Amino acid sequence: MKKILVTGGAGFIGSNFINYILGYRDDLFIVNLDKLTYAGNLENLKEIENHKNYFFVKGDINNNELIDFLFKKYSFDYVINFAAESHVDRSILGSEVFYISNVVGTNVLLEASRRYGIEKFIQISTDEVYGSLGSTGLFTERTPLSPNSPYSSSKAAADLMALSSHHTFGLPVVITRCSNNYGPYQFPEKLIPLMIINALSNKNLPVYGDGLNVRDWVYVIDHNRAVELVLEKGKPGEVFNIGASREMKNIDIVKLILTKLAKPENLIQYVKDRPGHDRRYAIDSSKIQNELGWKPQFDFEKAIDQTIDWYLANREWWNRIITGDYQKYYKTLYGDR
Ligand code: NAD
Ligand code: TDX
Repeated sequence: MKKILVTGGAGFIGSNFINYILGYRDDLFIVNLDKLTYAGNLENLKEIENHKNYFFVKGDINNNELIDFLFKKYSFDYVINFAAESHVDRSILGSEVFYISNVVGTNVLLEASRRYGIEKFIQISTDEVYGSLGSTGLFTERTPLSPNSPYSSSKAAADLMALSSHHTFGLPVVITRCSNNYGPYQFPEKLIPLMIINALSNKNLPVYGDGLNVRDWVYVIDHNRAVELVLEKGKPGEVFNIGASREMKNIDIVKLILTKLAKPENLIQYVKDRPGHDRRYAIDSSKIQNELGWKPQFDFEKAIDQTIDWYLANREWWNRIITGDYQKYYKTLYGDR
């Protein structure tokens, strides 16, 4: 039985990872360490909360004593670091917690992994570390880092700390850089769930700038299958891009959601652009496809339908979120719309 420390496992991608992997493997024991920030939600893990190979710890990756205690107690084989402040708009409103959780917190985990020794450390990074593309071209693993937002800068800094731990100390680190994810349990501050729940609530759909920014979408389970493969076969010191080659203009996604929900296009409201808004992301994932045999399995049209259906079927999940603090955040960003 291999033991994995999964951090940030109560968030969107981490909870999907744990549900996916414990859903079909019984050779792994998972300790999920999560601070339960606004984005962490134990409801995402209801299906597996009593699984014999699962244990939840509420705590901060910056808590050195707790991290030391957990490494001593469990002798982890692997660390998968999903924990992060993950939203660009929030990083523009205030960057400090991004630096503390994403950079300092990652370093705490790297140092503990070094002290105790592990087989592999996966740093879950993002395509945003490469900056922004023009209308052509793709990010490869050799594209220079050129992050533009406080969020992506903190992720790039964490990547460099992780790679330097490999280079200097031989820590077996692998970095994954994935494009935009969508799927169940995504917090409704991100484009797709925000637009779905606003449309369902007959609220305006705030589209930044001209709506022509492009993102490259991948279904969260495809991302997590790639993480699993990297855990098994990814060579330490390497970086793997993950993406499903599904570029979409934001406005086209928004219109697609409205069509599927039979809502009128006059709900769309063009609003002030995000400061420093990256124009286009697009991923070349040939390395992980050729070297590890990964391939996206989910077709965008079907998976976006499934995602919309999930939000329709889980109104209680998002209704609980959009009351309370979420209102304050929403008002700060979008005003009284
Ligand atoms: P999320 O915001 O939904 O979840 C983040 C989780 O981390 C939450 O459960 C939160 O409570 C936890 N967390 C935050 N700070 C913590 C700390 N200091 N200690 C312990 N736990 C902490 O984010 P997500 O969308 O699931 O993203 C997960 C990872 O994937 C992040 O590292 C993000 O940068 C990366 N990523 C996300 C996307 C995407 O499209 N969402 C794409 C590529 C990469
Ligand atoms: O209300 C909105 N209106 C709008 O036009 C929101 C929330 C977003 N947008 C635009 C901005 C982006 O061009 O939609 C696009 C997607 O925005 P987000 O969902 O905020 O994602 P993005 O900024 O692309 O970053 C995401 O992908 C990479 C994740 O949040 C990151 O964690 C990940 O690293």
